[in-house]
Amino acid sequence: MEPTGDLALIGLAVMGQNLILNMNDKGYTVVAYNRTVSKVDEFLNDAAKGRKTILGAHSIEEMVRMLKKPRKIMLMVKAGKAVDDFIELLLPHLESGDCIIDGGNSHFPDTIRRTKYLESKGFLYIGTGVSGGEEGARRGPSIMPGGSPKAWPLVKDIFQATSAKTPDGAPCCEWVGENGAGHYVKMTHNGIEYGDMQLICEAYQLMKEGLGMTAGQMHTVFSEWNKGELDSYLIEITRDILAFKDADGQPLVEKILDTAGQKGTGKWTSVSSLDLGMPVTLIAEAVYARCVSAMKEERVNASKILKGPKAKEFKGSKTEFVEDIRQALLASKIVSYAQGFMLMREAAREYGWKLNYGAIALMWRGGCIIRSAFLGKIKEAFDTNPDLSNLLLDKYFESVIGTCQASWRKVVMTAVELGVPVPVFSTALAFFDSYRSARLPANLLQAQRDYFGAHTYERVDKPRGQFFHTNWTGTGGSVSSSTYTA
Ligand code: NBP
Repeated sequence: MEPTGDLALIGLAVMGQNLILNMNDKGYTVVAYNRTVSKVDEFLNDAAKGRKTILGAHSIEEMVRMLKKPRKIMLMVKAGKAVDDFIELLLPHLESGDCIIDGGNSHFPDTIRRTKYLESKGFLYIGTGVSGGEEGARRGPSIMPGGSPKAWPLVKDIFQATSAKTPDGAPCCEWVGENGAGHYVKMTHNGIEYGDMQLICEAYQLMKEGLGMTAGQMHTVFSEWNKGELDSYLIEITRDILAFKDADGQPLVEKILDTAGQKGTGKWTSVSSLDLGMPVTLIAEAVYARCVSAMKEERVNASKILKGPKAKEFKGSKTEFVEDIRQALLASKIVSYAQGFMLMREAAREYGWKLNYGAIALMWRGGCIIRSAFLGKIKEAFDTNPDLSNLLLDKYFESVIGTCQASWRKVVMTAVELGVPVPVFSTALAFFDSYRSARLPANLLQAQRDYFGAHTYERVDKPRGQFFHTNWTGTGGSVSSSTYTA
């Protein structure tokens, strides 16, 4: 019998099952397989019941036999060793030109390595970000594929049919670039998600602690915010969370322990930003904010000892200050995305990818956790100028920040006065002020480095690339250090 499978999907947990159902809805015949094989029949008899074009395989051999050539096999398994193990199990059954796709949250260096490995054996490989959680996988995720360019035509139709669509119908899936580019963009997406979530949390904390607002009142504020420039999935779910009541009628959110978990993609983004020398301060600060939150017992103890401002009461118009917070959130968010795109630009340079920044904004426009109206503006900015060096320099974003700036400063100052921590609002503002400074105090820093380590410095009155060393104390020698690393 001729094989009918368009694609096999291995990994029948929440993401895998929902992606299979979604692909099947779009008319594709999907072969389902899982390490624990009993889950195949459980799936066929439960969520996939009655669907004749979802086929179950009970071994890798059977799965491969069910697939049309060139075969496309997608892994939706736990990132890490499980992916390498499955690749090794699959290879003996595949032919040159067949394609393995990893749709999990793999770290991009692993994807670079795996692409090289599989291409060296004549196979094709794709590492793709899939964002949107369970609901996204079922109804349409944002899909960010990278890897072997020859693999893209094999999966383009099925991926674009399965993906979310923007409000004007464009698929939230486009080819990102070679080897690890797709997973890099997904990692950056997750990092930005950390920043967006922390910004919303700081807005909530300011309204709650600073203005004494109730969950119900904040629900109304987030409902309003979601109708304007901040219209986004994360604002929308925050609105709904604030309205959600526990069994006793009290807001559930206030009963949740204030210690945040993390799975590591925010950390990966921050580590990569340090490796590449890119100041992605919002994401790093958001990761640290989660770390501080995890120090619950220490914080509870410290709260009894360390005192803050005496009068922790806001004076002024609360309505106006809520609008100031909205503007501070918007301005900080612009800085965060500017930093995220700076990071991807530098990564593209480092790893030799040709990234299409407008297409990335488009992919994030729907389906994923950071989806928002705002990303439409980012796409417009890169469509207008594909070589835009920094989003902050785009006319639209420059003017929004101009409008929001006074409120942004007021929010940070007020938070400082009230003793309410706003690490991400304030790091965003500090970055903005640094980025717009023609001169920073690094002249003094270079002097210090030259003083203690003979690290040399460049001069404002000499051409770049000429290095000088001064014998600052009169006792050191004139020999300089061989390394000049800023
Ligand atoms: P999980 O990340 O919980 O992984 C479950 C799957 O991995 C099962 O099929 C399991 O097989 C398989 N697996 C494990 Br665990 N260890 C294995 C091993 N050593 N060898 C082979 N298979 C192994 O599932 P998920 O939450 O659906 O996520 C799948 C991927 O998608 C992950 O990389 C995740 O990071 C990513 N992702 C998840 C979300 C989300 O919202 N959950 C969103 C976006 C991306 P078994 O049944 O035999 O144990």
